[in-house]
Amino acid sequence: MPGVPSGAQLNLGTVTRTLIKNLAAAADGDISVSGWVETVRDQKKVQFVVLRDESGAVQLVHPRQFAEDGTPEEDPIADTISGLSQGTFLTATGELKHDERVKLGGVEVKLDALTVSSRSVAETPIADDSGVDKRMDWRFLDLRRPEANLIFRIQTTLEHAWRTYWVEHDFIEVHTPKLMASPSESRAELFQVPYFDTVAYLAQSPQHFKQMAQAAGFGKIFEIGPAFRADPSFTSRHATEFTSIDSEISWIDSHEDVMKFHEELMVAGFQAVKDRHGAEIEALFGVEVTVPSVPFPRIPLAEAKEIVAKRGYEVPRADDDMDPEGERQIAAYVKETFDHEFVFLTDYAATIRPFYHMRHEDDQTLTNSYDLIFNGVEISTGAQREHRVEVLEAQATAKGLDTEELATYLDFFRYGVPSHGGFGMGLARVLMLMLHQTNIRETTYLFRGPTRLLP
Ligand code: AMO
Repeated sequence: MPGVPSGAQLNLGTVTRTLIKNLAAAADGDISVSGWVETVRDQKKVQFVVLRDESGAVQLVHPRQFAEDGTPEEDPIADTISGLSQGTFLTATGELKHDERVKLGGVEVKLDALTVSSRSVAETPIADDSGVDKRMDWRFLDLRRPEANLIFRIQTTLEHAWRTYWVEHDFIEVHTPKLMASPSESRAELFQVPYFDTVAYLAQSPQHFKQMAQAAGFGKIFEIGPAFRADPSFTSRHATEFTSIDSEISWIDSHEDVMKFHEELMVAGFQAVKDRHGAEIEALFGVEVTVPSVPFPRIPLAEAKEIVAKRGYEVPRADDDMDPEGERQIAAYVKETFDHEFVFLTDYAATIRPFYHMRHEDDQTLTNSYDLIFNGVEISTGAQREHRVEVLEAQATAKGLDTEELATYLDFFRYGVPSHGGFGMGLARVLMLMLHQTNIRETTYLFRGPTRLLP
């Protein structure tokens, strides 16, 4: 990340704490590390503690003290170690020693003192092989796994890279309200909340307000924020609350311009993740991050269905949409044919797209829209928007929507607005597919689903 030195020391508290990942590069001598106990090996002559912090793990050693006749001497450090439970947070000071024979990082700390910050209950409620739901119940413990920690460091890098891209290209960041008077996408999957003497809806996306920014003359905007969907299904890729990456740009000719910008943004994000975490991702997940080449393949939906049918899979949906197996099949085709992990499926039928998508000039049945598929799963929807208010109103009415309820949104288009388009993208889905995880729960800090409001 530009301007942020990796592992820069932040001196807080009275003891100068060294991050464990920096021990290998530190000189032998006095050192202090803080973290939680991962394992204790309480042997007769010597005790070992593996201590982990947010950056790595290190072995602490303590040779027990004996008198010349072999009887154990008073040894408060040994007593403390013998009573340590896994998960206890502590600060250890001692002497750092480089030793190639130490498997864990080639260093160890010979203890001078241990200060327990807070002890853990001895029985840990989850184990490495606990199921995902059980782990989600104890998410704060589950997040101590190095893989989980890495996921959220990758997320930080990804968002930072995207923000950098946006800022360098003159985008304005907006924070749109999540309490709304009208549904932002449709009446399906809509959360209602009591709101004084009326009802409010939780934003399903920032759609209305990112388009408002176009009428406000902001030109190019982005938002990273929560979106809510009252989706009762239990799939590996749906949540009732998720972080949505949204962007909207003025003065486009078609959805092609949105896709061009979208793929550049993806490249910037993936490049940053590969540069900063590529080696760790390979070590912990066995995944090599590929920075995608541009342009990403683009396939009109109708053609994609033909390709998938030729591969022997008939998409069963009557509504002209692609189903998850169809997405997997087209992704497999794209990987085999273009060696690419991404594909834009374009030109979706108007019947299955929202009223605000612009239709093809020469074919009203199709929209200037796309879905972005990554490793076989949809991560984003984008489109050119209909900005001509009469057409927009007609399209809303044709979809059976109440234009009274949409009055405020429609007003955005009555006082002049440039052509525009944009996309919404699920952050956790991008991470899930980048890291070959099988469930969005793994890449969401705290998952929310139909039966999960805790922790
Ligand atoms: P759409 O409804 O396709 O489009 O959502 C955009 C992207 O958001 C993510 N997503 C979800 N992630 C987790 N759980 C869910 N329940 C969920 N629902 C959606 C997906 C999806 O591709 N306003 C339009 C976008 C636009 O045109 O700008 C919209 O919301 O990754």
